Amino acid sequence: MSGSPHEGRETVYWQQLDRHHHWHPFTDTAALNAKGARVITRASGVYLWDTDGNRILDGMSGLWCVNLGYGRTELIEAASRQLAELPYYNAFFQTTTMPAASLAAEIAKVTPQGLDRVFFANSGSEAIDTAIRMVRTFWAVEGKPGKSWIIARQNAYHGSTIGALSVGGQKAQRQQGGPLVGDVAHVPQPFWYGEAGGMPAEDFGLERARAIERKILELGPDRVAAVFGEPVQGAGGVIVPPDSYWPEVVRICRKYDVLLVADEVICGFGRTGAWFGSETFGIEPDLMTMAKGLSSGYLPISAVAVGRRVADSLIEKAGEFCHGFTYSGHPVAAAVALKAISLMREENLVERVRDDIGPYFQQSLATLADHPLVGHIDGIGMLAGLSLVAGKKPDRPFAEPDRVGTLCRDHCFANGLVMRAVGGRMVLAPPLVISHAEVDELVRLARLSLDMTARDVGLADR
Ligand code: PXG
Repeated sequence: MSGSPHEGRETVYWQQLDRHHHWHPFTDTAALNAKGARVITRASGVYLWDTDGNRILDGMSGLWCVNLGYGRTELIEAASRQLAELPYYNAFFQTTTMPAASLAAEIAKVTPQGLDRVFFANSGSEAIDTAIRMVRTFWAVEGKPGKSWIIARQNAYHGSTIGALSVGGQKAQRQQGGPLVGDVAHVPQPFWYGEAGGMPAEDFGLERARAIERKILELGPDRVAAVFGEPVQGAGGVIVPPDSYWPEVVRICRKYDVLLVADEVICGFGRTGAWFGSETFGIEPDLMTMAKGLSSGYLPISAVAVGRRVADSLIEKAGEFCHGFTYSGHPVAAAVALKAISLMREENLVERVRDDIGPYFQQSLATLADHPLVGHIDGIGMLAGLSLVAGKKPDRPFAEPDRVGTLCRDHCFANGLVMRAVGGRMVLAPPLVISHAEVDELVRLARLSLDMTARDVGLADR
């Protein structure tokens, strides 16, 4: 960019600044500093560029969020108009703003029937913390303060604030910075390929749903506030549950009068081929958390959509709900989110994922199933996870899945593709606007990187 203070600086300059001062999230900083971070400078459509001029196909939509792709002038203009008009005002002082009120109404329209009260926050983690406080406060005002336990799944990722971390079920994270929030229990996830041991998928789905029922009975239904779960566990490795799972979880929650919170941070806004993953999987949530795709990642904003039972009770009986954030309903973020939703409508993106690019993406990825490293591919809409295996028929996992996943991820990056590794699973979540030709390129680069990984681990000739 001409006249920019960045002009003429070499990659190493930025890496040096970063190394000395920038502490990266979810990163082994010592290891990163030893090699230096890749410096991303600009992006357009589904592509990123770095300071060395490399073009990279973003198979992860940033971090599962840039659903509309990069460089959307409509979003940029919505932000800039709102910045000029009213860059900030809060919703605490008996005041509101037009973007916040409009966005709340718009979210009420696109979410399933009944979820028509919307509380704003800035990140998925804050939305989860908000939902924790809401469900526990709901039971307290209903005269059942003992209903405080939350049940979630092992390997679930719900965020990094202490509340969200406590509901999450990933071991390595839970080991840092405790003690965690109490009264949270975890049950096994519905990961058919990895954990069913040959049980048919439908039976396994029911069995894993009934693990929730067993936990409710063990704790006592009068002590359980809510079940929290993502329709498809994203950061856990794209764990697509069998069709039988969620309807059975819904039945169980209703039977024992336990609230159901759908964490739609990744699955929301078209990712699974419906506005929300809850619709794809037959979930009838009492509350829904959302973030990421809400603003297509252009600005930080999240929300909790709350159904009538919980909202009416809290609003009518709890008095002041002592919770909120300086930037709850930030007008600029809300203006961008409003525009993102209207673009999704204008471009029929939900239908596109359901009927066109989603099936094309899944069929194209399925061509990788013959690769010696690829065990099983799970996917729905624009979400996919593939397991890397050391041998096939029967499939054998690697003894060091993380090492092989990292090798594959690094080959992808070097070849111009962002494909993430979650242990021994490779995950993809490209922008919903990706073209057929770009999907072809993604699959070609993935195969090339898998071939290089296979060579590294001595599987090339199989
Ligand atoms: N719920 C879900 C389902 C998420 O995926 C959060 C909550 C928390 O959102 P915030 O905005 O607080 O980050 C998330 C976030 C990864 C990765 O490595 C995934 C997330 C965040 C960071 C890394 O896949 N998801």
